[in-house]
Amino acid sequence: MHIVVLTGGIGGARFLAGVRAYARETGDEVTAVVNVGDDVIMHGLRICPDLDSVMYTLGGGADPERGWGRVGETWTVKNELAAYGAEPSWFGLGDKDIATHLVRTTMLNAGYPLSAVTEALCARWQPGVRLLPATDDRLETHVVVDVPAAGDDDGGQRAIHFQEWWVRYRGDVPTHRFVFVGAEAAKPAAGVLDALASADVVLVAPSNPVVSIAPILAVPGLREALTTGRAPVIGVSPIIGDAPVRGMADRCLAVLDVPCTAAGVGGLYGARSTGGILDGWLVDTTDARTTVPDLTVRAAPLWMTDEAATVAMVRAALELA
Ligand code: FO1
Repeated sequence: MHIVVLTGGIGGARFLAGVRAYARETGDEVTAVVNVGDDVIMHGLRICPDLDSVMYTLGGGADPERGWGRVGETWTVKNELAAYGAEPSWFGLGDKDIATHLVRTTMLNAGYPLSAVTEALCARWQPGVRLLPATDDRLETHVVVDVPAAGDDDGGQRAIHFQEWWVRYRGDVPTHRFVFVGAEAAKPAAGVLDALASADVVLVAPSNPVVSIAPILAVPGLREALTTGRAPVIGVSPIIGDAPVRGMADRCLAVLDVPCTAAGVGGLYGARSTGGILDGWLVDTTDARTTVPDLTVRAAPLWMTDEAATVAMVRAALELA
């Protein structure tokens, strides 16, 4: 069986660890289609936070406490940059992590597409699943906010990169909308449409629906491949009770006026039969009463406390499929 997972962020990375453990038992093949909307160029280096979260987590090199970057990290370069007054000072790159960005940026500058660069980086980390960026093209999530630009005192709206919105302002600024810059012209990365065509099931990881999954679906052709494909599409709720398992989904959903509940996110994805993407929606047992129009909803424990609990989640999602 071929399992394709749409994913982004640390929640998606941990879910994938469960998918990989499940697939090791069954001999199934796993492909992860990963969000690139968080990608950013800082200090001349191309940083891919979601691809790296998955690669480091599955490769055993992630910092479990911080949730991003490398375990046992040191910060000499960050401190040196600060000594030069080099901006952005609000974004920290660890020394070990920088090696990844240097290799990636060098390969991209030499003309390799991001999908090929990711494959090359994974030769070291051996994540045990195939990692594909959603697109090889530039697609960046920007956020329209009320933060005045330097020297601009009219308090007008401006668009800032998602990383500035989240890391610098912690999402705590008047926010109007998210924009996926470059999405209209983006094409699915090499391998993505083939993966979806050969999928026996597609899982939507418990990732942020607004800034992790929506940018993947914004790539023209990708959503269509999903909704017209033969594989059932099962979503796993990133919300338990009325709070995200981790991260900033509550702030993002509020911008869209979508309730931060399993029903709210299930409704946002929508049923495939009525123009949405899902055939089934897996929610936590505390949300067992959730209903979403035209969608089959099942409940299972969704706290990814350890790998065994995550494997049980994956099994429940596949049973629903
Ligand atoms: N998150 C932070 O809160 N502060 C940082 O300085 C920061 C740096 C950083 C560098 C590389 C990387 O891959 C991720 C990094 N993150 C940092 C995490 C990142 O901002 C977000 O959590 C994700 O983009 C959301 O999935």
